[in-house]
Amino acid sequence: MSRKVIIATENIGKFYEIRELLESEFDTFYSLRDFKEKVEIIEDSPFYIENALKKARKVGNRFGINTISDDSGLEVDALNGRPGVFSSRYGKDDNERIEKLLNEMKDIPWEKRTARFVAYVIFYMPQKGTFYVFYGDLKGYISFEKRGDKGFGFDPVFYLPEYNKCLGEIDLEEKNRISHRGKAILALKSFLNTDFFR
Ligand code: ITT
Repeated sequence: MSRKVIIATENIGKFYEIRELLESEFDTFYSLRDFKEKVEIIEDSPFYIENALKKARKVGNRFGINTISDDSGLEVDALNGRPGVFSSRYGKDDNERIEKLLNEMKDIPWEKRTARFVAYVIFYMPQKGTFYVFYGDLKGYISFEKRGDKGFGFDPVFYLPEYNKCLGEIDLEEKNRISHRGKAILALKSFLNTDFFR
């Protein structure tokens, strides 16, 4: 198997997390930021899997290298699952998205602030034209204020009672052990080590 892989993302936080988990599986990791040529990907589906597949297929077919993509989101129960698949478009940057969320949630009491992160990861092999899907989730609460500056996205307001911390206060390695993305990528890692794949 080629030891190169593209992680089809512009999100550098995602890239670091995925690379850390798969260091033993590949020698060279590319993100979309490593290519001068921009591949236009319009994530217009209301389904994570469709968006993830779109990213992986477009990028894998264009560069001819095995490709991993991740489509993920934050689902807040008090907001009927919003922002969900539209999480990255909930505001113009992480700060604006967090402020908007805290504002929408300002009158919601602790016990009703439950939420989950979900991640759908695709491993696409352009030579074979086949793909595999992996899923992970992480349950927690939306905090009343930001805590920590680690991670990315909504990490500073995603509270984990078992740690008494927000994800923004948790190191990348620890986040990877428990997170939605970590679970999906570990499932991919097991798959890469099966006889079926080799
Ligand atoms: P790519 O499409 O280029 O991969 P993106 O950030 O636009 O990057 P998504 O479309 O999958 O990725 O949007 C996921 C959004 O969900 C992300 O921008 C965050 O706002 C949120 N999110 C997902 N996983 C997260 C995590 O581990 N920590 C914090 N926020 C997360």
